Amino acid sequence: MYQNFMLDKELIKIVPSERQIRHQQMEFYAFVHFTVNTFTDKEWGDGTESPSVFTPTELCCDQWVNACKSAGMTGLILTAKHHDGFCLWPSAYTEHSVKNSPYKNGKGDIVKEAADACRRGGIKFGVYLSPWDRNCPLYGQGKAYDDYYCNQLTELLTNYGDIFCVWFDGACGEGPNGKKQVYDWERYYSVVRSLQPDACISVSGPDVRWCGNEAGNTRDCEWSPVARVLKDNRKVEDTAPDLGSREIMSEAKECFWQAAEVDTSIRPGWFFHKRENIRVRSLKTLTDIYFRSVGGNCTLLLNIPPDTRGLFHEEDVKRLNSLGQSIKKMFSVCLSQDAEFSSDTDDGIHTADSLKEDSYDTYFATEEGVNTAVITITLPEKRKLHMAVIKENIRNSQRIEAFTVECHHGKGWKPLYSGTTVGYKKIARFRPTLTDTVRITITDSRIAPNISHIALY
Ligand code: FUL
Repeated sequence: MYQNFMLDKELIKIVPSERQIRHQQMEFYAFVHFTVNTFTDKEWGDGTESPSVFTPTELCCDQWVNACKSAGMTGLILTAKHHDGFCLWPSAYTEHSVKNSPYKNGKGDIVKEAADACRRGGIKFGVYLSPWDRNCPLYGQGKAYDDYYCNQLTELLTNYGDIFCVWFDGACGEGPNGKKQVYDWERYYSVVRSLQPDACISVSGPDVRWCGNEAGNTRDCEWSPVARVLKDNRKVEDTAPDLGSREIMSEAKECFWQAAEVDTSIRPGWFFHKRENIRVRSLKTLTDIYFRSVGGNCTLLLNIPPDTRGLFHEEDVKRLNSLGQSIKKMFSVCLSQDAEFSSDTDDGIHTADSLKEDSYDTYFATEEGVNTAVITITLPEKRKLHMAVIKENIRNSQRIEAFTVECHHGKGWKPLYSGTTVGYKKIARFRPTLTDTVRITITDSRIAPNISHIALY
């Protein structure tokens, strides 16, 4: 029996900011990698590319946005500058940008086109600005480059409306004169906080953590309260197998709320390569990634690279469409809307019937000291079910350590699913089962479980 109540009490004090909650509620959004690499057929430019190679012929950001929306995405993050240093906007601080390219005779601004298209389409806009810059002669010179980088950040965060996310890539290689830069992260963060206080600073930043791989893999236990530095001063890397269990948290010196973001591409590369038109990931693979990430307490950042026309390729558009259709279909009818929710225990205020509504204002809770609960969902008739969606009230931290889903079958209970962490959202998928009673048992929790929503599909 687990005994460390003091630790659990401490752990549930780690809660998300409103900014982090808003970000996680976005669930699924797009990455768009576009630069000179699109035209040189590379993944990393070396900074010597001439802006004259940048020649999109049919660029249409509305096409990107419509395709993203068809997949159910809620935002788009554009690579305003990748490692090659080429800027998709006419930055006043460099000549290495669209302003010296043939695109719109140097009068184009793709950050503006993308930001405007997102606003027109009703999705949020974010920026990726690579700190690693293989073109800028100031790179590797300390403050001089930080000034340059902060000036560019300021342009992006001032001239393009609301930004939901600034995605900082930690990559740090050599610049044009062979030197590496020591990034002044704290200074970069303060620029973001002062100009776009609602924006999340992702990955190399405090608000959202990298899930640790670019393949779309996830952990079975994904915790948002995570240990970043241990008592012996060892850092806990983003790639560590465990960042949040009680064991690792008991060793933690520094811990924060940081939900994981799964970043992966719809194709093998981050940039467009014609040869990969036949390697667009299958609907099955993408659906699986969606369920493991969005349905596994992570957000999903899926990259779609525009081609040399400046459009998403037809294959990618088709795939985004079918992904969106298939997700929509699976969640179109909630089968527990008219069900009765009851529990073996509650705290007298937060009762099981509040589980129907998907809101943090009403939630189910047990009394302090009661770390298990049995929630029974009784349907008016037998229905074929294959998913249970469970959401914790993350305003009160992430608490659930283990749960099971069962259905009533003849005289007994038949196991459908057994899981560990829940967090923002857990989608428990099981084989289609005809039943009129489902039982969700929280078998272990850090202090009283606080559940905001349960739905059956
Ligand atoms: C990495 C970069 O090196 C890749 O090119 C890509 O931008 C990926 C999202 O991050 O660090």
